[in-house]
Amino acid sequence: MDSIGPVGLQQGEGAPCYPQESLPCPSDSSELVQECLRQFKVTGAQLRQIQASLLSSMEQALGGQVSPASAVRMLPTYVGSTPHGTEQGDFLVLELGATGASLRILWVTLTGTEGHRMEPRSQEFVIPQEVMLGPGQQSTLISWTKGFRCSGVEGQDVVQLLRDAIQRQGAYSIDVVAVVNDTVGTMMGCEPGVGPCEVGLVVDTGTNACYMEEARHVAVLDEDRGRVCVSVEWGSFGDDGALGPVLTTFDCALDRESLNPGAQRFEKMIGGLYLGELVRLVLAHLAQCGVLFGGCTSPALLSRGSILLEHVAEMEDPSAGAARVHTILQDLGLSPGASDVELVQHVCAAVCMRAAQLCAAALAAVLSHLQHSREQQTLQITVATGGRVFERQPRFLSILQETVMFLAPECDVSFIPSLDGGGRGVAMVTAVAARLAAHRRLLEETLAPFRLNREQLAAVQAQMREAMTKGLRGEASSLRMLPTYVRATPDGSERGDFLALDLGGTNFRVLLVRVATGGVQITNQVYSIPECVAQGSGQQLFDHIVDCIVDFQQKQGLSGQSLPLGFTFSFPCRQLGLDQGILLNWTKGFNASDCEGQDVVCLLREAIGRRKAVELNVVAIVNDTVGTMMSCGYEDPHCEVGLIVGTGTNACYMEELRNVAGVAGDSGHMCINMEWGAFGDDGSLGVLSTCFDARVDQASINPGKQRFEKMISGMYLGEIVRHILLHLTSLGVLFRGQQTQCLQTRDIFKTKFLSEIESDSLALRQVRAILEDLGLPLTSDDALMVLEVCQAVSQRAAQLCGAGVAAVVEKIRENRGLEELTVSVGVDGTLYKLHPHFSSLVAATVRELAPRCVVTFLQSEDGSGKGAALVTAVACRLAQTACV
Ligand code: 0WK
Ligand code: BGC
Repeated sequence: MDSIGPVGLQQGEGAPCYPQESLPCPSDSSELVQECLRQFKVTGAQLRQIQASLLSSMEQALGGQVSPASAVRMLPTYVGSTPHGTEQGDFLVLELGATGASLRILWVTLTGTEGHRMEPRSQEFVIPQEVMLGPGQQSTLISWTKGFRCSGVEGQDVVQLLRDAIQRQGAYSIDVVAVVNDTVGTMMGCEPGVGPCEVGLVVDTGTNACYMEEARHVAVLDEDRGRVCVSVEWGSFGDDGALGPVLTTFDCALDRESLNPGAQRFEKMIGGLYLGELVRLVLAHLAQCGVLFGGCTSPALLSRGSILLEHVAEMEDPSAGAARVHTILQDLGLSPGASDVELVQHVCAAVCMRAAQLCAAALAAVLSHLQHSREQQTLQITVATGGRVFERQPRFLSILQETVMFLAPECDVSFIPSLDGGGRGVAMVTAVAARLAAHRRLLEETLAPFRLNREQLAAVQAQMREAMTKGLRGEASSLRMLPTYVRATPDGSERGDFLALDLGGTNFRVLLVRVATGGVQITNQVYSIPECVAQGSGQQLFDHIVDCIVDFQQKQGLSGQSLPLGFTFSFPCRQLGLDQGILLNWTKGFNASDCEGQDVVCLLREAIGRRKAVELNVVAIVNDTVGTMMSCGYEDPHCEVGLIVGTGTNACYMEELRNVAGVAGDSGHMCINMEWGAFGDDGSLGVLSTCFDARVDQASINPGKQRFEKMISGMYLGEIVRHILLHLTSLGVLFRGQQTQCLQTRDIFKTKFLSEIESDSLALRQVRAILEDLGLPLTSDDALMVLEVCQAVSQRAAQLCGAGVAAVVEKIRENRGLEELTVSVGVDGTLYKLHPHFSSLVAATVRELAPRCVVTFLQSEDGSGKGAALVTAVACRLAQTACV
C-alpha cells in the first residue's frame, strides 16, 4: 500500500512527546524542516491501525464494556428514524458550541413538500467569556469541550437546565422537545431523496460523527429491532494512548496547554479550534530554531490561539496566493520572506492533510462497521458533512474522500454538505420525533381493538361454552356440534392396509397407511386442487379426486386392489353414520356446485362408479380435526381433542354421549366436530370484530359466515394485515402515505409472511426484504410498524384460539366432575406449525383461562390422513368383532 495515494501516505515512527521549552533545534535547517513536516506524515499502515483501533473501541462501547473503558462513548441519541420528507411545522432551534463561543437561534419552517424548502431565519449571539467560564445553571452533559467550562452543568440534564432557565425568565412557554448533537442535526438536515443519509460528520470547532446503528447492537438500549442514531464522540479517541504512534511533539505541547490536557486527543488533531494552534506551534518552533522568519518571533506568534482556522485555510489554499499569506503573517507581527511564505504553506498543508486523513480513518471505521453489521457486500451510503473546516478548507473533503476510498474500498460513499449547519437538521429531529409520536398514536389506535384483555377472552370462552351446550342440545347455536360416530380412540390393536384421502387443507393428499405391530407406515402423494376445480362442479371435483386415487394406486402398484378407505373431508358435514356425511356448506374458498346438502361419501362412490375398473371401499368420512385427534391418540391415549389452525380452523373433542342430542345412548363417548369456524356467525363476536375483519368478510365468497375462522386462520390473517396496512398508508403513517398497486391487490400479503416477519431470527432488514419483494417502498420505521401489525393480528388469532380450547377442555373437565383434568390436544395446520409464536400464545391463553386443566399440545406428524385410516381400522375391527 505504501506506494499509492496522491495524498502522500508514507511509512515511519510517530514523534516522542517533548515538554515545550525543550524542543531540540537540529543543526541542519532543511533536515529540521523535513523533520517537522515528517512528523505530520501518517502512513497507510498507521491509518489502517487507527481505523482498526477505533473500530474495536466502537464495538467495545456498543457492547457496554465498562472496563477497560472504551476511548469512544457511542452515545445513543434516541433518534430512531431519518426524515421522511413529510415532516412539517415551525420549529425553534438553539445551536450551542458548534462554532465556538456563540449561540445561534433559528426559526425553521418545514413544508413537508419534497424539494420545497424555506430558508430558516436565524440570529447569532456571542457568548461572553465570563459566561463560557462562569456558573451554568434528559440529556446529561458528560464533559465540556471546545473552550466551554461553565460550572454546575457537567453531569446535569441540560434540557432541565434550559427548562429551568425558561421558567426563570417566565416570559415564554417553549416546549423543549429534543436535545441533539450537531452531527445528528447535520445528518438529519440532509435533503430526503439524496439516498439513505445515515451518517453525520462534523469538523468544525471540534469533530465528531454519528450514524444509524442497528438498535440490537447498542447494549444499553436493550432493543432488538429498529435503528437508533449513535453519536460516536470520537473526539476522545486516543485518550487511552492509541494515537501515540502518530502524535507529534506539537500535539503534546498543544494538549499540555489546553483546558483539558490528556482529553479529546483525536479532536485536538482535527478540530478547527486546534488546527491553527498546531500551525502556530510549528511556526514558533521553526522560528525559534532560526529556520523561519530569520529566527524572529512575535508576541502574536508566541500567543496561544493567535492563528485561527480561517488563517490556516487561507494560507493553505494555493488559490489564496503568497500575497495573502504574507498579509496574514504580517498581521501576526512577522516579516516573512518568500521562502518563509512557501514553508508556512507547507506547514499548513501538512497539518490539514493529516487532519483530513485521520478523520477519514475514523470515518472508514464507522463505514466498515456499518457494512459488516448490515452484512452487505457493498455499502451504499450518504454522509452529511457540516462545519467550518469543510466550508473553509476545500481540499479537506477531497483528501478525506480519497483516503476513505483507500481504507474502505467496499463502501460506495457520497458526501452531501449540510445546508445550514444542522439548524434545519435539529428542526428535522424534532419534526421526526413529532411525526413518530403521531404515527405511534395512530398505530396504537388502529391496533388497540386487536389487543384483547383477559376479560374479553374469558367472555369469548364463556360464549363458546354456552354455544357448545346449545349446539349439543340441537338448539340454535353458531356451533353445530356435529356427532362424528367416532366413539373410541385407537387401542393399538388395529391392523391392516388402508387408503386415506385428505381434502380441505393446503394440499390434497392420497395416502397408503399400513397399520402393523411395529407401528404405522405411511406412503403419500400430494395432489393439487386447482381453484377452477374447487369452485367448479361437484362432479368435476370428485372425478378429479378419483383420478388422483387411480394415479396413486398405479404408482404404488395397488391397481385393482379394493382397500378400505378413510376420507378426511375438512368441511362441515352432518354425519348420519361413519360413512355418511351431508355437506352443510363449503368453506375455505371451496364452492363446488351440487355438493352442499349432499352425502359426500355418495358423491365419491358415484365418481368411483363413473370410473370403470376402479373399486374402492369407502368405510369412513372424518373431519380433519377428528383425523388429527385419532392420529395423535394412537401415540397418546390422553389425546381427546383435535385442533386445526391452518387454512381454516376447527376443533373436535370426546363428549359424553349422554350430552349429545340426536344420537342414541347414554354411556360412553362420541367425538364431536364443533365446526367452531362458524362461531360468532350469530353476531356474538360483534364486539370484537373490527372494520378490517368486516372488509375481509365482505370480500370473501361466504360473507357473514365463518366469522371466528376469519379472525384466526391462515386464509384470512394476511388479508386482515393488508387492510390494516392500507388504512395506515391512507393515514400517512406507512410508506409515506403512498398507496401502491401491490397493496391494493387481494391476497398479495400471504399469511406465511406473518410467520416469516415475526420470526425472532429475522433481522429487520430481512423483514424489509420480504416487503420490498412485494414492491413496497419502505423505511426501517415502516418495517417495524408492519411487524407490529403482524404481531397484533396473529396474537389476537392465537388468543381467540386459546379461548376456544379453554372452553373445550373445561367442558370435558366438568363433564367428568374432575377437580383437575389432564388432557392432550392433537394439533395440525400450517399456521399453528409454522408461526414462531402462535402455539406458545395459544398454550399461554389456555393456562390463563383453564388453570385446572393440564393441557399438552401434540403436533401431528402425519396429518389426519393417518387418523382417517385409524378410524377406518377401528371401524373394521369393530365390524369384525360384531361378526364373530
Ligand atoms: C394437515 C392435515 C389436514 C388438515 C391440514 C390443515 O393432514 O387434514 O386439513 O393439516 O392445515 P392446512 O393445510 O390448512 O394449513
Ligand atoms: C371447516 C372445518 C375444518 C377446518 C380446518 C373449516 O373451514 O369448516 O371442517 O375442520 O376448516 O380445516
